[in-house]
Amino acid sequence: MGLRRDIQCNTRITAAVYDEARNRWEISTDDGDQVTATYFINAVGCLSAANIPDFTGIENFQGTWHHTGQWPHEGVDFTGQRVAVVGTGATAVQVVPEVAKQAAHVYVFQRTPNYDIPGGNRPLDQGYLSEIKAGYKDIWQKARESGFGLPYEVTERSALDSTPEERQSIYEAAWAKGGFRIGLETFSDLLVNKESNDTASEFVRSKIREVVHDPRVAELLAPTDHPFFTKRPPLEHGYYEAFNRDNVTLIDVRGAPIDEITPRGVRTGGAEYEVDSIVFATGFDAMTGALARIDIRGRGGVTLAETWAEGPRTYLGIMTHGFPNMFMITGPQSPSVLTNMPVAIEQHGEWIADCLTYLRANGKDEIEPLKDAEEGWVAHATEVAEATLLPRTNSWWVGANIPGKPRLLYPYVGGLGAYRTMCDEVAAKGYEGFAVAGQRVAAR
Ligand code: NA7
Repeated sequence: MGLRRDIQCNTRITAAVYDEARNRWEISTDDGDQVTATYFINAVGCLSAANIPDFTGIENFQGTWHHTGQWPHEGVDFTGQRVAVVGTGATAVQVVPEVAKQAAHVYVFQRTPNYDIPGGNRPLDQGYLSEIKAGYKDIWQKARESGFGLPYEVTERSALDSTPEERQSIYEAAWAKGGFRIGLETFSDLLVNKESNDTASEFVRSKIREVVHDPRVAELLAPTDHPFFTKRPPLEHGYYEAFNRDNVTLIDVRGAPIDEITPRGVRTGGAEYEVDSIVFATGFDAMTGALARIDIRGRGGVTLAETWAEGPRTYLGIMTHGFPNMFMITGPQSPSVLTNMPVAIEQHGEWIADCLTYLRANGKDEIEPLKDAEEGWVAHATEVAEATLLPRTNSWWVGANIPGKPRLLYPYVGGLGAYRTMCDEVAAKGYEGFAVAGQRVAAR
């Protein structure tokens, strides 16, 4: 079959095999299609491979269950139901307040509390919108050059250089504005200095205690086991308030893990919670999970799974040695999930498009990172990660949520603006660190 432009929606790619002799990728789909392509660009998503823990008895549950990452398009009506929500990450934090409005009762099964911060979603008034629109170009440019893909005012100062009163007022101002400002716009050393971080962690805990009426529940919801922002802080809209409702109960499963899913509900700590529905807000096999679910084979038939058995190895998080012409949008070891994703995605899209244009203009059709360049990038990404507090916390950022997954910081924490400059320099130097060859297309 020749090149096709009309692969269907809902088609899953099952395999991608590099044909070395022809410098072609053979892509197979689950409905039996086969496509041949010179370039194979993966845009499979950092958070698209759902993680449904291997709970005993799940197949016997007589109610209905959903994973938040595979939500039915037609929606789910929980009116009058008893609902279990397993997990307290960013997704559960969105689910709980909404389901609580419909359900008879919601049981929230929490293993690890998070530092949830105000999302600040709200209808925007006309004046504010006009202001944003007028400055749109500058705002976007600022986001592109920033560390996290967000147009924040970052001040270079340590939390320890301010008095407690000054710190409080800085944190309050950022909290009132909402979003990630509390972590990114207040002090520049929160992610690298534990003592500084302690001040932000305590500030968020105090906010939780202010909102949640029952002191026992407030203490369970207030994290003490990891520093603020070393796990992705969920953005909340009414999550903590939901625990003041009579129909929401927090179940701590840290000490007593979920034993099993029974036909009628969830069993933990010697008790069975009978429910009609279960929502698994249990996250994703992030960054590498979606790629791992495709049988990708590069030079010599070697699989990506084998190549990355001890963790992903990439050059710039865009390509990997042994897999010529295979690109990754927001791949591991690129800024990706530590940024405002659209900004990172756009940067990769532009870089890859420029690269393909360069190859065509120069009569080339093959590009692959050199082993040395890849090793240099992995070492650099590791060194930058180790300088922060992030690797010490169990989170999906380090693969700790998936049993057996190699532990390392999967995204690159060196900052998007600096990373963009590095990628541009590589391109400007004729794709330094890559082997560029061709044109074998003409020989076929
Ligand atoms: P997350 O943030 O990975 O959250 C998953 C939650 O599920 C988290 O609270 C986990 O607890 C919990 N979990 C996972 N497995 C279990 C088991 N076996 N028992 C109890 N609890 C469990 O996923 P989300 O979908 O909420 O968010 C993903 C990202 O999407 C988010 O960070 C944003 O970037 C957008 P744990 O913390 O591991 O103890």
